[in-house]
Amino acid sequence: MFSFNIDHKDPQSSARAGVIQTAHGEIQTPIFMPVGTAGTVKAVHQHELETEIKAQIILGNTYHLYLRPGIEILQQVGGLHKFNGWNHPILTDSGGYQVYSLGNTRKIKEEGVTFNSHIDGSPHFFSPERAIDIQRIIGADIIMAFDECTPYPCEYGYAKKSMEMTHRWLARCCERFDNTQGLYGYEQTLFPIVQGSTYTDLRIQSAEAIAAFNRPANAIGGLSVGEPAEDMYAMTELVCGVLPADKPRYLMGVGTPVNILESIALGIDMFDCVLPTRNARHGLLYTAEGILNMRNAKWKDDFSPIDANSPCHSSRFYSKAYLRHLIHSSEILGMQIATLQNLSFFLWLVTEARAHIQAGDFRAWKEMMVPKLETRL
Ligand code: PRF
Repeated sequence: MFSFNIDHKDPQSSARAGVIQTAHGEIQTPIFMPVGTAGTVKAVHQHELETEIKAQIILGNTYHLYLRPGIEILQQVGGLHKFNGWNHPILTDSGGYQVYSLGNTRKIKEEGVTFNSHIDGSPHFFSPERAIDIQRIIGADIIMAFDECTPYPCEYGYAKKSMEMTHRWLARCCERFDNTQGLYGYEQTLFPIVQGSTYTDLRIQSAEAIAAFNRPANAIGGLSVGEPAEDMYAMTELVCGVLPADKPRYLMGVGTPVNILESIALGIDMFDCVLPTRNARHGLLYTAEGILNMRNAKWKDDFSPIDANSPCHSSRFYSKAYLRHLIHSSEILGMQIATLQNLSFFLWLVTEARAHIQAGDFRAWKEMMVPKLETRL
């Protein structure tokens, strides 16, 4: 069922346009996946995700869904698709990142990770097997291997030991995955994750080890954790050179609009990031002309549309002054409108990238877009 077909390759970069097929429908790549941590893309209705944002796949987080509502509820309802009504592809992250960033007093051992809930402090244990079992129950179309995302900076010895453990954990994930059937009668696909911090030799080793597992797609983790952008691009380019070219490549937790275009040029097909949703709730808007801080007093009497060129209705309908007022007053509608703007822009950006890859002028288009995307309006 899961398949990836590349239909165009950019002649002047490593960018490619393709289609991923999953049990809940197809995904046109390159793609940006809105983050829906707790089974909801914050402030957005599923209907708006479909019709306004034109999302093709959304994320969920194993760590959050396991703590709340809990796997019993998800099993009872028949998985996350049934629970939240999103009848398109879903990807879940394994918890191998949230456990480190959110769980406190965590202890990492070969067997797995013990941590305390960020909600009530209760103790929990995740192992590679457990992360697979929980993701089987959540029922996402794409599930992620249980890994350790090393922090930045990270001492070489620790990065090496951690990477080697991530590889051993992957073997355990694959075994559990291969020995368990899709609970709900449709196929799920496991993505392994490359680690190795910012060390060239470790990244090559990790990419080779991960590629050898021969799964249908591969992910790159451990980047966008505070390292300079040049290091992130260098590691991404290196790893893309090792991972098989005929399988999707997912760069986890990336990034800004510029990061996304630069990484598409390096051969990345899938992205997710909290930036558009989180920043929207703080009044930071992304547009094709640049970034606007809606809290700024300069918008208080600007009655022009939020983004006249937006594919999203509310961004053409409401004015900057009105949105500034809503955000300034911490009104719920302000967060909703801003989130719609940012997500519809990120989806527009990757759709446009895809069209330019198909037209053969992606590189020139990217060079034209990058300075605009970095402009502070
Ligand atoms: N591992 C997992 N999820 C992630 C990451 C990772 O390294 C990152 C790194 N930017 C984001 N999300 N499992």
